[in-house]
Amino acid sequence: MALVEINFDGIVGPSHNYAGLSLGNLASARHLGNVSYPRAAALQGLEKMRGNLALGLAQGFFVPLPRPDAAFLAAVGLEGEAGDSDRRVRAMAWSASSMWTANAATVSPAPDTADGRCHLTPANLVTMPHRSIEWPETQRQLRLAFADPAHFAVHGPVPACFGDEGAANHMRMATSHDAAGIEIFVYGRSGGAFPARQHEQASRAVARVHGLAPERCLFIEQSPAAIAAGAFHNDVVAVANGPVLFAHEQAFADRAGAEAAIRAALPAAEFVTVPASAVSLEEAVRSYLFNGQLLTLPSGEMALVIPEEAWNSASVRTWLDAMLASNGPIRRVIPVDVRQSMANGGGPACLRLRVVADPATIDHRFLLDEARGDLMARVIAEHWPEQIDPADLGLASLATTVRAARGALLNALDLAELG
Ligand code: SUG
Repeated sequence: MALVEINFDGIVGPSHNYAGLSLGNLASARHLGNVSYPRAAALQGLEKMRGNLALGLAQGFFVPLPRPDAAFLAAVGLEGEAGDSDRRVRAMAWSASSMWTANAATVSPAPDTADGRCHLTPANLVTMPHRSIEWPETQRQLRLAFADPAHFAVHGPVPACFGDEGAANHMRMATSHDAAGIEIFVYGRSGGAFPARQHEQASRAVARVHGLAPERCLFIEQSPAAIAAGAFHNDVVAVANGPVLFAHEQAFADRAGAEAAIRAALPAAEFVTVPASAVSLEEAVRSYLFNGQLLTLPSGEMALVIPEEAWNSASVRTWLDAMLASNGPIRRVIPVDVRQSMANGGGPACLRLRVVADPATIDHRFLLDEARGDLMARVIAEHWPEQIDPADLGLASLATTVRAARGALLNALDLAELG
């Protein structure tokens, strides 16, 4: 059985909009009220996926969740047409936030778990109301994609008293993807004016439910300064791949302690650390340098897929140029345009969930190839709204368009059962 890393990107949903719903996510707050471009957003995301496919990597996807969420609107008494009351609560039912699949679940690949299966726990996302409504439909999709019980276990979320944000606060390091690895859970305790979304007890619960060996699990506190600077998830300031941890100097509350613990658990660990003197925490958050996809190419070389915002940052570019000129483990940098997602605080790494598995054990309808990419592009071009003004959220005509667009995609992908 060939275990490979497969990145499952969230297709940007037809209701993609800027409602400023995420406290502590500076981009979301900054773009509140702006007109969004769902069609362009979805095509940008698709281009990123196709770029990775062209690099010779396995690529999967998840489809957008049903929006507006009728059950949520009914439960809060807002099922009527748009009105001025509670626009913010209404917008929660319309969010396309499931595109950020790094928050869909935490994944522990088979080599790490006691029963030798890949375990997935959907994230409850309870800290943000608009995200707390994602998990039931996410779980449904995971259960379809990873339905084979010989290879996968898809759990329920951890109880809502413990905030869990999924893979965005989880890193795996290993000598290679198919080897037993260490799993690093990064939780927050405090973050100044902003909430710490990942609770330590949620991380510990996931590790137990997945059957991870305690000596190969680390629980590390995220730096309160990073959360206060807008790193609402650990993946805004750190990313790991294979034996490499690429992180900002101020990502963790105790950097030296974290590195020592990682080295003790995985002697082959390599650290690529960016000092604050080269890239400030503020610039790291603004540019999303660390929200890159750190990928092992078929050649064995590592590449970092970063947003154009990072590539165009003077201090980040200076640091990247020096890194590439040195003999470090990251040999290539690939900038991508995911501006529509970035404006809501979602970079290349937020848009994907990593699963290490044999592609043959996964429902093939969730795996991307050129033909499916062409098909998706056609459906998006034909059905996704060109733009959405957040003042229009609630209009019955817009709801009809958004639902029909999703329906057309499900039909095209032979996934109508998710309708
Ligand atoms: O949860 N933004 C998302 C961005 C998630 C990024 N994911 C990772 N870092 N892995 C969030 O804050 C904004 C929606 C709005 O404001 O309309 C939003 O939900």
